[in-house]
Amino acid sequence: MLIETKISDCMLCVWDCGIKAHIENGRLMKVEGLPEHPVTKGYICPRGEALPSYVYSADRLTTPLLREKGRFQKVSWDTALDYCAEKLNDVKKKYGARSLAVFCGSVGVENIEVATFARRFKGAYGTPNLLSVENICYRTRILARQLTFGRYPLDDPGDARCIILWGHNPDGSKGMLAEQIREKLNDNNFELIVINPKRIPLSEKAHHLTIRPGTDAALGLAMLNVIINEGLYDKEFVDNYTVGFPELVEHVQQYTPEWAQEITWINAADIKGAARIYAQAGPSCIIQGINSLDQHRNGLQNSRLLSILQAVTGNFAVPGGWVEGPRIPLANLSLKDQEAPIGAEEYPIFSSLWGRKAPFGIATLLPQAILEGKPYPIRASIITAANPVVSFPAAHQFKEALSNLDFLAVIDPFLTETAELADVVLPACTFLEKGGLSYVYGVVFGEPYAMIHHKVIEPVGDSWPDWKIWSELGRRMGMGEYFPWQTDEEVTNAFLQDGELKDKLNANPAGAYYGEKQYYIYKKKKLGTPSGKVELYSQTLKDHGYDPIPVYLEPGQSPVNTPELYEKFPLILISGERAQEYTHTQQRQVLELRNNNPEPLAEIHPVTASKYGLADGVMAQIETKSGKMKMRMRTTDKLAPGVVSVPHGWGGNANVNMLVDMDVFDPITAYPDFKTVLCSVTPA
Ligand SMILES: Nc1nc2c(c(=O)[nH]1)N[C@H]1C(S)=C(S)[C@@H](COP(=O)(O)OP(=O)(O)OC[C@H]3O[C@@H](n4cnc5c(=O)[nH]c(N)nc54)[C@H](O)[C@@H]3O)O[C@H]1N2
Ligand SMILES: Nc1nc2c(c(=O)[nH]1)N[C@H]1C(S)=C(S)[C@@H](COP(=O)(O)OP(=O)(O)OC[C@H]3O[C@@H](n4cnc5c(=O)[nH]c(N)nc54)[C@H](O)[C@@H]3O)O[C@H]1N2
Ligand code: SF4
Ligand SMILES: [Mo]
Repeated sequence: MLIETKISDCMLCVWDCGIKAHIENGRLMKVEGLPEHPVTKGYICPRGEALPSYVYSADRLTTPLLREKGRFQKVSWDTALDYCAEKLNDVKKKYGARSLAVFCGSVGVENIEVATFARRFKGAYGTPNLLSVENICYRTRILARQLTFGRYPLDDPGDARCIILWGHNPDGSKGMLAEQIREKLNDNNFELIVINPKRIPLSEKAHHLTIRPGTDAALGLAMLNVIINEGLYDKEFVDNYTVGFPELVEHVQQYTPEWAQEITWINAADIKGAARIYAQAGPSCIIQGINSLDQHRNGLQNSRLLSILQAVTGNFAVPGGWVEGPRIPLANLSLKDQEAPIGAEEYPIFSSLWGRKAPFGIATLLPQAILEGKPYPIRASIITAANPVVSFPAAHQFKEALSNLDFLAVIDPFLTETAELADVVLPACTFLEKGGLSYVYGVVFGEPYAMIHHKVIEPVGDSWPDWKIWSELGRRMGMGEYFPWQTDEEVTNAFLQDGELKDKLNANPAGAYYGEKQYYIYKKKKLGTPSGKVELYSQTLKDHGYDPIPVYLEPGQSPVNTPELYEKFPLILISGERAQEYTHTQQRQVLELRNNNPEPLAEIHPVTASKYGLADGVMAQIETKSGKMKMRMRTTDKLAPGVVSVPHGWGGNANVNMLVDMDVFDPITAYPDFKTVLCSVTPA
């Protein structure tokens, strides 16, 4: 028997943990964390441990599928790709290249090959329309930080003496961080503040503020009011390295803790207490949930407030605050666009900030482009590494739109709900079945990390790596010059045109970590903002007609904003708290994970439950203005009364995105107001 251990990394989610894969006769048997990994240091979550069951799942697609007379037939790669090429050429002839949308999901964030080849193909084909999860995830906070600091500084909590977990539960979404915080909690000189409508596991050792969902800006403004009026800000930093402080001082006067108490459900005394701890215990690091604050009609401004808090307290570019790392010099394999993608005109800052162009359009505009031909018709799509029918808001609209295309191809290892709508499904192999490059820009702890990603097993069935699928399709469409590579290694080398980087990665099997952080950068050079300083007041936002300093806006649906809706739907629905077992819509087929988390459960406070005739374990109907569904309830006194928390990623009748629409959105980024939807619950 041939027994081997291979070093690689897990690409099931953005944290990209190092792994040791144990293989017997070519079959993956067991996966462990990799202690030598410079960032994850042996950490592994249940999904990583369950990788053997994931890759060998009976549900894996093993051949291409082609829809014939309404039903999928197994076909050869030649047949499937010839069909795709013919259809894509037809669409181009009939409607022009821009009528194709290439759509890439969150896997594209952690898997550079998946994203790069999707992007390269769209460039070669000539469409500007690359759509991605960026329009519901991450981009808002990146933009908010760029607008404030000129670049994108990341959380650097290692030396922090105060951490605020703001709308974030790392035990579900960022296991390594949860471990790191638990270690820090052993130190008497460390303070943890949790801002969340739910008491998370880490709340037990924290100052916990139970907030009304969607009101974080009111809290942030009131904290600024306290910090400024009590003189707790960093005067030296503010005076020398920021612009707009006098305007900010004036602006926050109206936002007193007493004002915020009414809005946020948090006592004014607790707001003051949290502001004082945060400003005085420093260095302090706000660790921001990605979804809770950004997916809001005022999401960019919510994120801006956190940047302003970090700035006035002097927690920018210091150890324990927010800091930027260096860039890793990877080759850019994308091709130039001839025109802007959909949404660029309506969302100019999202699409291009100070000439830095975003490579993607506004994904939530896709249904409108397909169904209404606005701003022009999109008639074909290739969706890779995404399951928008389950993961995007207004799921029914996405489903209807994708069903109305002239041509839809889906590239995925599994037959997802989105793939079920396709004309052709192309089986991608998983990351364990291909070699490549792993690259993480500091989503973990503030610095970039890269590693040669080692192939662990041969592709399952007749599945192919993403690069090969796009390349073979490209060659069939006369675009072969853009896809010269034939092997995983050639593709990896294409990214590694910088010889020094290549040598460094080859010399470090567990990867290279670019730990040199750019501390006190503001003392050394002008920042990348137009003023060269930290912009508390943003002239750029003002010039575009937005608030230069954030204001508070009620959530799109709320007792105050839409009282008539509130009468019918008196509870607040939040969705998408992460669970260790699943990445979004994935892994439901992996038995050991499913056994631990067998069905979606909607959480509710026991008092709220009994008010509406419900009890722990019963089925309830959850209804919003957009739709209704049935789900089992779990009562927990950890969640604020009046709130219902529903997990995302479950398909079919448990798809929470059937309850969420796209009517209300952030005017700067088009992010939907995903989190604070009014709902009712009744016994099913
Ligand atoms: N296991 C697992 N990990 C993942 C993922 C996954 O699918 N599975 N997805 C990854 C991705 S793509 C992302 S974007 C991140 C998401 O990461 P986050 O968005 O940080 O998600 P969570 O850590 O679950 O934290 C969300 C918390 O916000 C709280 N919350 C809800 N509404 C509000 C509100 O209005 N205000 C405040 N203050 N809190 C609120 C919820 O109760 C919940 O505890 O996770 C990543 N990690
Ligand atoms: N209600 C609600 N909805 C949400 C959220 C929420 O908090 N609440 N969160 C949102 C967020 S932050 C995000 S990022 C999105 C995520 O939305 P998506 O990216 O659409 O979700 P995933 O389930 O991760 O879809 C990834 C797909 O890629 C496939 N895949 C895996 N590996 C490969 C590969 O190597 N190649 C290819 N081609 N495919 C592969 C998987 O099988 C899966 O079908 O969900 C969003 N949806
Ligand atoms: S799924 Fe788990 S093991 Fe894999 S990268 Fe994410 S946190 Fe790490
Ligand atoms: Mo995300």
